Amino acid sequence: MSKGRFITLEGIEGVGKTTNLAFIQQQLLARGHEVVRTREPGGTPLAESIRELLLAPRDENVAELTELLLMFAARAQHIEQCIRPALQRGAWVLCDRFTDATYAYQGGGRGLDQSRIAQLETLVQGTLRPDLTILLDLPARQGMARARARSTPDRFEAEAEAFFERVRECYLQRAAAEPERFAVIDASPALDQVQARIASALDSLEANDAC
Ligand code: Z5A
Repeated sequence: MSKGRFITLEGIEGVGKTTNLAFIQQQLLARGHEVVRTREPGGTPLAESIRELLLAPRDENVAELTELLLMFAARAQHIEQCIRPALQRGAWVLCDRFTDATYAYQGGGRGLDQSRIAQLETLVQGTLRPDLTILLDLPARQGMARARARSTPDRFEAEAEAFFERVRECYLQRAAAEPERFAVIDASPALDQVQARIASALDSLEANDAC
């Protein structure tokens, strides 16, 4: 049985994650892999219910720690019910956001202590980490403009530009610290150019597998 692989897609809002997921799925299928496409927060019925709680705009202030714990509660369910079983049977899991988003949004954006996030990461994931993380990078203003042209803002999307700049900065720092896991791709060019770069990141992952 071939080895399952875990690929995550990250970036601030509007960078084109959703747009590019279908392309990546197609690329992986064309290379003969079973693909499980999923997202966070979400990916199982219970985790999707937690997602609704997290994204809904509300009058009550959501405490930062509550938000963090809900992200990891959804993740624990997602890992046990979906991600681990898929990887164990040799599927390639393609996930729209994962724990790098928690470091970037709850850590970089909200200012929560990264060491608290690391504790929960170990508790919930054990040693599970993505094999490849594709970070689509765009200045906050450009990402926000793309997202707002498309739909009404949810609770996160209603944040200010400075929030998304902190999120972006945190993503870039994480990518610089783990260059072997991250492929940072400029998301500002036309879609076909972005996708050519994504395809070459997938080639590199497969080439490493073959070694
Ligand atoms: N969150 C968190 O705080 N902590 C966590 O641990 C996790 C998540 C896991 C929901 O995520 C929220 O959860 C998220 C962070 C938080 N909130 N925010 N912000 P989500 O991934 O579901 O939602 P999102 O980030 O808001 O995704 P999005 O707005 O749907 O963005 P996207 O998927 O990256 O963009 P898109 O829909 O593919 O593209 C946006 C538009 O740009 C669209 O009209 C495209 O046609 C267009 N586009 C895309 N690429 C191009 C190029 N290359 N050129 C021109 N136009 C383009």
